[in-house]
Amino acid sequence: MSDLEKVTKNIKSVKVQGAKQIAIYSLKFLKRFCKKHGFGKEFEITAKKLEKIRPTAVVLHNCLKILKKEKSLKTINKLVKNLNESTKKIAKIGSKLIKNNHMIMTHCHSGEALAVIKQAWKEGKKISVIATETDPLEQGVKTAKELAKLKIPVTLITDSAVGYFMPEVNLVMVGSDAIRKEGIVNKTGTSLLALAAKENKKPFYVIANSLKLDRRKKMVIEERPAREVYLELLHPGKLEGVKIRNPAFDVTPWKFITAVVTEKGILKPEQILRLLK
Ligand code: RUB
Repeated sequence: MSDLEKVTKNIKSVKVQGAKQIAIYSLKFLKRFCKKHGFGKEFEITAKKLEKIRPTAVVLHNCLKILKKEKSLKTINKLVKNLNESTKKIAKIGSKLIKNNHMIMTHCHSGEALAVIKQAWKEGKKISVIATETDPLEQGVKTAKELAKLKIPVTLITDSAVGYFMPEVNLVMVGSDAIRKEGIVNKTGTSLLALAAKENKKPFYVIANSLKLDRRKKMVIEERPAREVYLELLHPGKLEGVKIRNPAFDVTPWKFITAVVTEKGILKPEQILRLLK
């Protein structure tokens, strides 16, 4: 298997996941690639291929736009460094929103949302986390494992139990694949968390670096294979006459969002919408 095939497989299968990690992993591959082949046509084709694997996430797209103007290894290094440093800043800024004894609900596996939660724990706040399983690929299990490893109290729940637990939580923190004028694009189910948070008057925070601002005209929501939804193991026999849909992301409208925590500060929806113009 070639390096590109391996990278493609790892991104497609969601082994490498989360908008920021996808971008960093792709950039590191592109660094190896351009060392051998330079920044010519072949580089452009390969970069495009990588971008198309998870087309909803905008970070890689934004990084490639910068790389197009500044074609150098130094720029690739700078982009990776900036992404990692932004997370550190975001963690410190966002942890101010978390108080002692807070219970935080999160969805899927967002490196940036987790950085905030981990920072609050590091600062000595007694917190606990409710992590949704996140159907169908269960990235929420990854979140729960990561927190448990640090001894942060974490409870894993099914996605359908969000309404049951929402009254108990103090705030919701999720990541984002793309920050758009229509709202926040994140893992399917995020909009339902937001709806439940609004109904229960709980703050709903999005944790995302500014390279997630998405000015692309068209919103592309990745549709993943049906086989991820339907597990034959539980339902033996062929499933006939049933259409299966598996969108990977949904859009949470701005009216449900309290604020977006970025490396530049905690921004209100109006401020983000201004930046997107
Ligand atoms: C991951 C997901 C994450 C965002 C942000 O979906 O929706 O919340 O990508 O992640 P998938 P991060 O598992 O399908 O990639 O904060 O790590 O950039």
